[in-house]
Amino acid sequence: MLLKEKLASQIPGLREEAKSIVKNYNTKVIGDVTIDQLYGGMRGVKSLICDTSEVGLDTGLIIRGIPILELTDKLPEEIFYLLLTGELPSAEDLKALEKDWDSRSNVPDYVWKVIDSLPKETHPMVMLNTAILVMENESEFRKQYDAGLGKDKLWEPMFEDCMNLIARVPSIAAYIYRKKFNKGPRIESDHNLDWAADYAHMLGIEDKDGSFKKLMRLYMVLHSDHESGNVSAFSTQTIGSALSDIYYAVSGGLNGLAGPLHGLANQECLRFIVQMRKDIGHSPTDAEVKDYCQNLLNNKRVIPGYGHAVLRVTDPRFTAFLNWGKENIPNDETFKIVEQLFDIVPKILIEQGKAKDPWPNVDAASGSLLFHYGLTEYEYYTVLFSVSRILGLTAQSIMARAMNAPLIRPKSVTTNWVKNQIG
Ligand code: CMX
Repeated sequence: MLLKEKLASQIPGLREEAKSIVKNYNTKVIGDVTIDQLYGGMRGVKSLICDTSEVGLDTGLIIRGIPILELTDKLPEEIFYLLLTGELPSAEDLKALEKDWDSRSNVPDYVWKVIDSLPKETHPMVMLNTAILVMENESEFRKQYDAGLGKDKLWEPMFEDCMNLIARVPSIAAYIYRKKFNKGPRIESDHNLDWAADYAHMLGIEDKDGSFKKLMRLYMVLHSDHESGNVSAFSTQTIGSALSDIYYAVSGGLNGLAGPLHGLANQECLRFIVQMRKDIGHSPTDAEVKDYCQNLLNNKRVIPGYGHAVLRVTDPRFTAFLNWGKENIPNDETFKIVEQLFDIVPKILIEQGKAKDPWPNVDAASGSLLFHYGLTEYEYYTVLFSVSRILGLTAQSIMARAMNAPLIRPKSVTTNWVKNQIG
């Protein structure tokens, strides 16, 4: 069934289910909040509903009940369908979705002009978020909201906006790469390619055997969603809950992804590996890697790519990239350092005893693979992450409107209030 039809058939049942849960169990207590959590960034406080995916602390990402490691051969299009409906599309539905995205992929001319007008030093994430934000005037959601469309129907223009945004973002992101790093003129879309392969094509990275396109498909699948409590997803949902349209919400969320403790970590991660290789002056030995990392910790720095706010095991997305590297580029010098770090860093972090999760997250491996294929400008990596994460951010936003999600507005308290509670 076509994606929109499928959603339309599911939404009434989902609304009914949520209504009945709230009606029958509205006062049931599902958790407490401790002082530790109040001062600790709300870690572990269960206060959001997100059905697109879940992240178990000992399992990692699970999309609609399927562990991410079982989805590594899928296309991002299939993942988007799965995120929204809980089912993988049939071959026919997949084709229809690909055709739909392709038909929406034309980027308005003014977007190129806006990107061109930004100073050369502008970070690629600022370019991307600016380009997304300026398309706000295209929002069907805003037009229909202003025209008085009822709350129950708002998911439909939200769906249209999200589909348009997803369809356009690879061309925009690819142009940012070519513009920022002087790679030559914009490359037009190849309408015969799938979404991720077309993005790879428009980046203009040499890819004789097609393996960079395969890597991009995997990259886009692995980064697509990570439940809704992380900075970018939570920000997107909070903005969207004010009935701001998807252009406002996604560009806001991606500003959070641009932070070094979140999406920017993949840039930091590769910078760290390249710098280590440079500082040491040759392919480092295990002892040299250990000393280098220890030195970082002694200087109160974090080791990029390690640790996670939720996970307490090796991130399965890291495992997927590691497997890719072992299979495709086992002798690559940078990839070898990634393997050495995997061997060494967890032991050091456990020994130090501070990080709750000493294991690698997705960012610990992704950069080395991109680097191998000649995508060496690591300032750009968070844009790749963003293009993929837009799948999850939009899927969550469509579901939020489908479920008539309310304004998000938790309560803050003052230090005096806390002192009174403590007694
Ligand atoms: N290296 C050194 N110290 C680390 C560490 C690391 N990789 N990860 C955590 N720690 C330290 C923290 O800095 C903190 O120290 P202080 O008590 O001195 O402040 C302590 O261990 C406890 O932190 P935590 O509860 O384990 O971790 P948080 O939930 O606060 O933060 C994260 C999680 C990812 C920000 C953190 O592990 C980190 O900074 N890692 C490196 C950056 C990174 O890889 N980020 C990518 C995350 C993936 C994503 O969300 O996109």
